[in-house]
Amino acid sequence: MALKLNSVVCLATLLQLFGWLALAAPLKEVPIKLTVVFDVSDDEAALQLYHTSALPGGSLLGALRRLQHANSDFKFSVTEDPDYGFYLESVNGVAGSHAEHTYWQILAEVHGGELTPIDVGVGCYSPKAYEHITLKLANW
Ligand code: B12
Repeated sequence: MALKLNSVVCLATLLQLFGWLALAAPLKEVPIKLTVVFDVSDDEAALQLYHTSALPGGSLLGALRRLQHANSDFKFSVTEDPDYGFYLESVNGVAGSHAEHTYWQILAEVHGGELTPIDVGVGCYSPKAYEHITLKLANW
């Protein structure tokens, strides 16, 4: 009887340990695809494709930082707005310009492959697994 009780206690302890290990395990990164589009002029367009990853529930900003850290061909900068958070100022050395009315538009692919501007900034947007994000130098 005492042996049986001991086994039950051992099993419970093991289950608790596995529970703790599962909680302590790092969140698995999810892959995302990133396209950078420079519409430099009407007849000259450039396109760059990257792969990066985001944490589940993590921000697009985090995914861009991870990419910048891993890939010397990608760099970006942000400025901070007191109300709306992070504004994507430049990508690969090209900055949006107030004078020229250009900015880096952030688009996500919705069903059917259509590109739609996201409705928050890079710091607030959480990419989904395998999502395709496009950063496009656009006019306003
Ligand atoms: C005009 C405007 C723009 C213009 C700003 C340039 C210009 N024309 O002067 C442009 C087209 C560049 C723009 C871009 C974006 N915008 Co905008 N924009 C607005 C709008 C309609 C008015 C802002 C304004 O002029 N306020 C008056 C001035 C006097 O105040 P201000 O503080 O100086 O305004 C500055 C900031 O608002 C800043 N700004 C504008 N948009 C955004 C977005 C973010 C994330 C940040 C940090 C700052 C920022 O630019 C303004 C001029 O310098 C607001 C909605 C609203 N009605 O307020 C949305 C708004 C601020 N934008 C929004 C968004 C989502 C974006 C984009 C992320 C869209 C996209 N998917 O690309 C991009 C930013 C991308 C990036 N590079 O980070 C959201 C922000 C929501 C949020 N919680 O983050 C808003 C609230 C619209 C919405 N969805 O309801 N935007």
